[in-house]
Amino acid sequence: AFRDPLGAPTEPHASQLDPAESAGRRTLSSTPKCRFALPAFLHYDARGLQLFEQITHLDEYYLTEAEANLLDQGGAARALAMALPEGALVLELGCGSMRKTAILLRALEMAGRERGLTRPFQFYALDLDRGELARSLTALEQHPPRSKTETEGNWQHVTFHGLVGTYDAGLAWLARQKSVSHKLVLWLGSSLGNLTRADAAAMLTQIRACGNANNLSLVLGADGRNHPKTVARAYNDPHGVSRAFALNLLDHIGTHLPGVLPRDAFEFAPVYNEAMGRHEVYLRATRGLRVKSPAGEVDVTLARDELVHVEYSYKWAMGDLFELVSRSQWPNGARLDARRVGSLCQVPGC
Ligand code: AVJ
Repeated sequence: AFRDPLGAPTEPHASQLDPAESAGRRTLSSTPKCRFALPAFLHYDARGLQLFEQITHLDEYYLTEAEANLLDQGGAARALAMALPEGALVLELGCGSMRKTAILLRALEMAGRERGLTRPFQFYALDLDRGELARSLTALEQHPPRSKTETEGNWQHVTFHGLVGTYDAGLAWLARQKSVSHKLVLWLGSSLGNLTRADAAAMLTQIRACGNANNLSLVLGADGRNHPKTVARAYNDPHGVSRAFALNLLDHIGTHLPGVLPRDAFEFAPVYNEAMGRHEVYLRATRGLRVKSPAGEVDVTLARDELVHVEYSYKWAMGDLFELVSRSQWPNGARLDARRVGSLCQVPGC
């Protein structure tokens, strides 16, 4: 991706976003015309992970708290922990700070004690920045759940491991793990939203291929198609953290390709596309500029006001999510517990 900083957008684009209107929070029914796109994972260097973590604490970004509540108050974490076979391998894709994952891991620890298990659950956290991953894992390990009689808790039923890499690398690794009782994949926080609907389906099939009908489970957190204003506010907060997160992508690229996409030549252009059910983030050129990679494979001229696409955050209607799961060859897809799946998809205002 670094050698090819500008790729073609994955979907056709139709009409131009009016630059004058971009500062306001608006929705549109057709997608702005855009010749170039950068992959969304480029947001997640150390600084990007920190900025995203800040976003998850904002009131405007309703997703994190909603999901934590579903896992915690909704009882999903405990139900899962009581059902999971001992010694199970748990892999979280794109773990971030693991604030919500901690709810499940604590439930696993408590269930291990309650059930008197002997083989610990093996937790593997996958993300893109080694330093941030190590920091987050260490912090988590230092906060085991405590029983009433203990002054200092202790993880007895969960072991911790970090994996640095992409989803593809993580899933290839998971497919190779043969001698585990069960594999549980966590894909939380609406991370699937960064993928197009077709790519999300392919990803579920890829996850499915890491195990068989009896030894693989998935917990998927998706955001619903909430009110356009609610979504727009979540992705363009008045504190400017969303903006900083988007523009940080240019700084990240700059550490590998200095000067190719200068930060001061772009501004943040977010928009909620209600018709497509996705939030879209563009970076708009504030002046005309030539984008040329060192080896010359990329050499293009951006016009002033031209847009570069950097992120989709797809929202999933419940029915579409069911269809997605059952079409991705999950053997139990059609027999999923509607209430439980439903509760994991629900968010305020849904
Ligand atoms: C981490 C991909 C789930 O799309 O909601 C937050 C990233 N981007 N604000 C999302 C994000 C802008 C987030 N995901």
